[in-house]
Amino acid sequence: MSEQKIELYDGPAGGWGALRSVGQALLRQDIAIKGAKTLLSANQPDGFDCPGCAWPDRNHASTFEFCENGAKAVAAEATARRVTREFFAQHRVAELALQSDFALEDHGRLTEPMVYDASTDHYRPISWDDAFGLIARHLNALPDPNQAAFYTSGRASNEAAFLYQLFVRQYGTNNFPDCSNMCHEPSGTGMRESIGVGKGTVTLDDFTQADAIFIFGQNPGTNHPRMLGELRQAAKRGARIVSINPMRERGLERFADPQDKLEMATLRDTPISSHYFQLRIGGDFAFVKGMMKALVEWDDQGRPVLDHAFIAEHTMGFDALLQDLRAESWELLERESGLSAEQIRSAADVYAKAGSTIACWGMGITQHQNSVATIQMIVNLLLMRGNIGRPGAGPCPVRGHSNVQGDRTMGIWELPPQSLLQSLERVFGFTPPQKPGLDTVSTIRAMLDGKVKVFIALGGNFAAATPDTVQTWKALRQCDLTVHVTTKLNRSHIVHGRDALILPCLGRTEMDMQVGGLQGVTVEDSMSMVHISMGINAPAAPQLLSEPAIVARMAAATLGARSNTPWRWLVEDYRRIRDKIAEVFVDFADFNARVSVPGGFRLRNTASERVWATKPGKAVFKTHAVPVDTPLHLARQRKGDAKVFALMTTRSHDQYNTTIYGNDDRYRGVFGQRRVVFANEQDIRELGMKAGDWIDFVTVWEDGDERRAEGFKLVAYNIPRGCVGAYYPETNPLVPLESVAIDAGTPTSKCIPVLMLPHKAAAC
Ligand SMILES: Nc1nc2c(c(=O)[nH]1)N[C@H]1C(S)=C(S)[C@@H](COP(=O)(O)OP(=O)(O)OC[C@H]3O[C@@H](n4cnc5c(=O)[nH]c(N)nc54)[C@H](O)[C@@H]3O)O[C@H]1N2
Ligand SMILES: Nc1nc2c(c(=O)[nH]1)N[C@H]1C(S)=C(S)[C@@H](COP(=O)(O)OP(=O)(O)OC[C@H]3O[C@@H](n4cnc5c(=O)[nH]c(N)nc54)[C@H](O)[C@@H]3O)O[C@H]1N2
Ligand SMILES: [Mo]
Repeated sequence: MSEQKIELYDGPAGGWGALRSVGQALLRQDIAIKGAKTLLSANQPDGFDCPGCAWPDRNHASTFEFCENGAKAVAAEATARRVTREFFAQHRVAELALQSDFALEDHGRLTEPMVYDASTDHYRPISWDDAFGLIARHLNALPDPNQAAFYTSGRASNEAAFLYQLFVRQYGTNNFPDCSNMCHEPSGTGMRESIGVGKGTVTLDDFTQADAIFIFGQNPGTNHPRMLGELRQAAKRGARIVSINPMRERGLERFADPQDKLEMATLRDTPISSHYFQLRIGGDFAFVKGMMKALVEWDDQGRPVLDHAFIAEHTMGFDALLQDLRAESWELLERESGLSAEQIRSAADVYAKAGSTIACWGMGITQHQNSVATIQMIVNLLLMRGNIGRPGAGPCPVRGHSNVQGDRTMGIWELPPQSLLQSLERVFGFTPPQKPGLDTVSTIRAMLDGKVKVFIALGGNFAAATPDTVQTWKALRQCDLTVHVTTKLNRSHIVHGRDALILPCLGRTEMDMQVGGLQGVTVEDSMSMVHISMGINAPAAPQLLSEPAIVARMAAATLGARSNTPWRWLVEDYRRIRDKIAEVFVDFADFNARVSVPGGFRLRNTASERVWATKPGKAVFKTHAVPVDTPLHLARQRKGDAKVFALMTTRSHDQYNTTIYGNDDRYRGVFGQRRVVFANEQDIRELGMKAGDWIDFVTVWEDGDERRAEGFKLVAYNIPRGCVGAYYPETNPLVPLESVAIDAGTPTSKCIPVLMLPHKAAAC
């Protein structure tokens, strides 16, 4: 572990620092030569899909694409460390509860199924059959299947996810909370209404043809490092790259490609952003609306910046938007974005001069109360210049988990479309439940109300990833049974129901041997490319089962004679599962043949063909008023502008969501620690404090619950006044359960109204 320090980082993203960091990650996990071989198999046609992010890779073949954080994700899974039955015999759960998230996962890979024993407060071994028997008894004892909820994290393969939703719907519920509910849910909702598909329309090739790339609320240097390769190439050929982000992020500024020998040898790097707009947290709506207003002003003055032919042929709702934009006040847009009309116009000018434009966005856009409306503003902006459905242009929500998009395609959705339910009925001969299911936040509420009693999770770390930690933990502890299909020990195994199971599974990097031979699984990346993933390492332990096998055996045990699906037969050879997927989804016709081609295939995306699958059959311009009544506005009205800060909860460079790899955040200059808060220097002074002082956060929320997170060190940072940033999951106790995105239910983790008070304890 590094020594604690705060030190300005003035190198580029990537470069030698990235290579060094990979070496350290391998060493930390006690991986020697094996790690190197494992790394070289990531994203190869006969290797596994990188379990890191959902950014696509060129042709899923050719050269190994170096990615520091992908390497860390692989190393974390391929670790030589093991959590055995002896480990659990040595540690009571109460004792494990005192360990950090980092320490819990750092114990290594889980090795056999374990069941919680309340009489001793230990987990003890259980056979797979007994584990499935326990699940079946609990599920079958519930008077209503809607009293169970089935979570999915986005690493689950298409095959596992397909079987899981089939099992759960045969069992009788649509309760599918998933990580997407906390992530890109608003992107799906917003784009479906506007352009008829909930996915991005661009491919990697579009990145080679774009004249401008706008990046809203995303930190690719850390979270999608391979995206920097595309941005670097685009920057080199003169494309404009415009970053819109309250924080100065190093990866958006400069990048040295570890794969470029010359850049590495000469310590050179490539500037990434040509423009950087540091707006206020939550200011994107006003910023984009301002850009559109500028375009309309210019068009009215005779500067031809709108694609009138496209608008007339392909869209509706433009007149209403025009009127709204003409009437909009610059003063309001300036105040809410935190930028001047001049700055907003200069962004609009870059856009107006670009032939083809891509708009990317991440969590800085989706985790707000008005994220659906903001996304629709971004889509409006693209539509105004015909920037959807032609080369080098389109919306690009950059997904998180490597198969989160595929899981939704496979039916992990609490609001299933009728077409899916009808197909399931046709292919599997049962009547699926019609009642809409629960998403992540409503599952927590239902647990608190005693309406959900059994919680089963296919991957993820529900206890640490979800908002309002105190409430969520109470909710989980009230459950009759909690089950986690998982690779590593985490908080969700410690914060458990009365009965609890840990079911360890194979990871992506491992060979999956079934009766029918070695199996591959499939995943869909952020650009709708579907390809196969084959593990290459020996399983971490002989007892591990694959995720599809666990789901199938859980289904067979629970449903028994009620189901005529041949569960065991399906998992003998995953091609059988894929044949069923092909029967259910038209877009997967001939699935096995198409996915056997190196690189796989791309799913159809109607909007990218300018076919609009919306209700009116056109792309729809949406009009929304500038939000002025968000929880942040209300809190400031109550407590005064100066006192209330907008807190964004974000990722460090050394974590994968709730999995903490280490305590450094290299590009932001933080070493050996995580309990820091990035704040504007002047704000720190006006609080009567100085950098290095400690504060406590208290959420400004009027429901009687006190939400606190204590002990964060102030770091002076290049961030607008009134805005602060700190890491998740430490800050999740501050996010109120009720604070969610309108029409999407996503916790508003990027905009929490907080007070910063001097830390109570004398010393930290
Ligand atoms: N190494 C690594 N890779 C990952 C992950 C990981 O944890 N580690 N997580 C994966 C997952 S599940 C996801 S969803 C993605 C997440 O990837 P990102 O979408 O990059 O998520 P965050 O790290 O939360 O960073 C959000 C960015 O938004 C900015 N921001 C915050 N508030 C606002 C705002 O109001 N407006 C604007 N314009 N910007 C804002 C922040 O400064 C930050 O740069 O990454 C995936 N990849
Ligand atoms: N405050 C705040 N909260 C947030 C966010 C934020 O920005 N701020 N981001 C949100 C976002 S975008 C997301 S996606 C969620 C993430 O929520 P989750 O997806 O629930 O969380 P992860 O941390 O990705 O899950 C890590 C765990 O997954 C398990 N795991 C890893 N690989 C595998 C595998 O191959 N199979 C199985 N079965 N298990 C595996 C390991 O046990 C590991 O501990 O968090 C959300 N929460
Ligand atoms: Mo995510």
